[in-house]
Amino acid sequence: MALEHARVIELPKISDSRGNLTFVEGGRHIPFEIKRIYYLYDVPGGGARGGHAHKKLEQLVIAASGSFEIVLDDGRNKKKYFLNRSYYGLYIPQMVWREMENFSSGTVCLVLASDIYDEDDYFRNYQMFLNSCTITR
Ligand code: T46
Repeated sequence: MALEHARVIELPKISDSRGNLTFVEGGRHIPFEIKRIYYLYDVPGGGARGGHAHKKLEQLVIAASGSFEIVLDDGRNKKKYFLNRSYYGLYIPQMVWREMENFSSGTVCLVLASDIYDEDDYFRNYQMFLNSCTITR
């Protein structure tokens, strides 16, 4: 099941007197090559993001600054994660519904993705997502 493959990945952190540096290499620290990077910011208080699943896309979601909650759902099980460290990334495999909320002020959510943007890769309707989960089981 998809949720079994979701996990928090601890990324390298290089610390010295100047501060910290974290890096991610596709195929090494995360199980996919990186084809796209995007980030969410200026999320208003009480705002929510997500509310969809991807058919093929894999992602690593990082709270580069601030914090937020993310609930993953593979149609059978749900699991809530709290991201608040720049050196942890949540790996989300394909076919996982996600809901993101409780963003702290000033949060920057960095996302590394396995493919370029394709609206056809989205399930934005939860029932259609569930139907597809049932068919593929
Ligand atoms: C996810 C969470 C964490 C583009 O044109 N190109 C892009 O690369 C992306 C990501 C989005 N868009 C457009 C599509 C929509 O018209 O930007 C608009 C907002 O996208 P969306 O509703 O998908 O935004 P979020 O914040 O709900 O979700 C995004 C990612 O789409 C999604 O993969 O997991 O961030």
